[in-house]
Amino acid sequence: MADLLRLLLRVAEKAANVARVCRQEAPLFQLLVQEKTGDDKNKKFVQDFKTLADVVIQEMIRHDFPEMAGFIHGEESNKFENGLGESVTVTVCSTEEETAALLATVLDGDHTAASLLARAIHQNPATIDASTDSLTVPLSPSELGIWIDPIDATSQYIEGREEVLEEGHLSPSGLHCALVLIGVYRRSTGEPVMGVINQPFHHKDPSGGGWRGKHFWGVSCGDVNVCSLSRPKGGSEGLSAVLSSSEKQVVKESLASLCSPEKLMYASGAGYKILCVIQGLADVYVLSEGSTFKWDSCAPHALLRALGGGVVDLTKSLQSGSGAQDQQTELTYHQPYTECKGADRWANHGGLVAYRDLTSYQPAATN
Ligand code: 2IP
Ligand code: CA
Ligand code: CA
Repeated sequence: MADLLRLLLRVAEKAANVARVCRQEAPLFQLLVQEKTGDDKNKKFVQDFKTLADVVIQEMIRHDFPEMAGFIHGEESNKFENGLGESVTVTVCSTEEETAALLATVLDGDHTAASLLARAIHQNPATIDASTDSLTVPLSPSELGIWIDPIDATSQYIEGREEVLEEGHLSPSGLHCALVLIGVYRRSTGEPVMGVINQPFHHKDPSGGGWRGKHFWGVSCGDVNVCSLSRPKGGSEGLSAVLSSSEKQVVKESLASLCSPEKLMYASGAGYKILCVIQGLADVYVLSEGSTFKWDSCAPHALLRALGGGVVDLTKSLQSGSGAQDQQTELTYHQPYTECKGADRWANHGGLVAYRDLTSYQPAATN
């Protein structure tokens, strides 16, 4: 299982490289930002780029862990169609040149773009986290499934505003909100057991070498609860919450009555908001609508569990009203809503509350 974690850290770093290369290399950047103009060709490039990052991750996991084939799900559908309406199945080939040739057919013969992407895919990533070496987890790949969001907060990724992050401070929007999310769940119960989050645009290299990323991971399985981040120290008075700026007015108002004004914050990206809770920048993330999906929450949920927190279904927990930690309301990842179609089968329909600590999720329980 430590092998699986190391692989996930590596493939997340590859996806992050693909994300960075699309912004750093002029021929790709042109294709990416022109998306804003609504040009169909460029809209298609953004779709292709996301699909590609997803395919790369899926393929590499499948290659190393064949027992997981059939249980590796991504946000994107793996079907590419090029400008001529031809359907192309993209695989990661054994050489960079072959991959480039295949990608060129997807990218309507744009060899420059294809070569740049192929290089990012075949380059060996830097991330090897030595702290995972001694980890043993009593799970085998045949018991597990995977959810991938190759890039969360796409709108922030495309807009590309650069922010200088301040330690211990929540920055509401910008490139740093874009995250690669890979979560692992147990097939039998749907509980999240492992998660990797890669933040491709964490800071700029001071010597001008471009963007540098940061990664986070967590494992939560039985007695094993390990996270690359330590449990943030509590201590600050009063509840703090992070919401989507598009949250319903009535929810904003009811939280405003629980949090002092400076502790009610807004941020982009479902993954980034849960990461804020993981990092202790907010106590809770509340979302009243079913606008997130299994691939958004699985990875960060595993990290929260490793720290003693969790993510519950908001509607269910309001219905149950139970004071104690109730496993029935925690989000699970193995069962689709069969009455829905397409992506909606995997939506977190009841909304959610991500919390690090039960006392903040249920302030009443502290009395
Ligand atoms: C989106 C993205 C959005 C988020 C939405 C996710 O994923 O994280 O930012 O909305 O819920 O599904 P908000 O920022 O209002 O929380 P993607 O970018 O992968 O489509
Ligand atoms: Ca996405
Ligand atoms: Ca997403």
